[in-house]
Amino acid sequence: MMINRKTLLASGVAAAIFAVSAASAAPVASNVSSAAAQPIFNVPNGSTVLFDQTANPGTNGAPAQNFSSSYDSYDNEAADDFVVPAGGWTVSSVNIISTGTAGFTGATPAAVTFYPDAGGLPGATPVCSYPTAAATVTATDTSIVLPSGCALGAGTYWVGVSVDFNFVTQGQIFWSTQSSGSGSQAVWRNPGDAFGSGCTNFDTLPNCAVAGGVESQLGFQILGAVGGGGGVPAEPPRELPTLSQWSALLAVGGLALLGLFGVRRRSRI
Ligand SMILES: [Ca+2]
Ligand SMILES: [Ca+2]
Repeated sequence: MMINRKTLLASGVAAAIFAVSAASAAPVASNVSSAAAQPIFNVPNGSTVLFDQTANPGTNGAPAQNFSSSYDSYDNEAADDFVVPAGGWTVSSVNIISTGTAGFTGATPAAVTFYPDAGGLPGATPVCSYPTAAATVTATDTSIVLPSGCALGAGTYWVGVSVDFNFVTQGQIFWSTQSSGSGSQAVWRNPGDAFGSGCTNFDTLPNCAVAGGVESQLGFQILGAVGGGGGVPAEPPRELPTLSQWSALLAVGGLALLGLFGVRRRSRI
């Protein structure tokens, strides 16, 4: 199994080198053409960086691409996990570190999906799904603005990304790795299995032999606002009794004492 993965990796690297000189080459599963630095990300007005896993740039990238129709069997999605604290978040955009093979920059749609965690993998039913969010691709990163906020309560989630790229005219796009990161290893899937990884369902980057098969975290930021995620509601403040309620309590207490006194007196008779 390891030999197969190493063979896949070696052929992927060779194909990546070939792809630079021949745009018509088959899509590849790894991209070592440029090591990704930490970019200056887009932070839309009014939003806060809620989660940041970009401080440890890696040396490779995983495909995260919705190919044009004649290459649909290569359609793939990469995802990594993050933790939302008590109180929740309302996510409004996602930034990923990315590299492209053909120098495309500009606007393109991207699918962004938020999954609940299911035992260290994305759960089957998304919490929020945006099949055609507006993405802006630069030489170093891709910023994706969600068409509406995604409210997430406290817990562990996965964000999956697949950017629309026409392979013939725009080449490939790769979500850059990080040398270290938090939570579970990032995952990847290619339902049509044209990459030959066997990862028709989500599995870790190393298991799928994508992104070089070595680093296992991806570079990304989650942006939005704190709160609004349906987190654990705060306990309502305990109200002090009003003056009239105090009077009533004292009266009831006094009657109870008198009653007790009366019972004790009668019991002595
Ligand atoms: Ca497609
Ligand atoms: Ca992770």
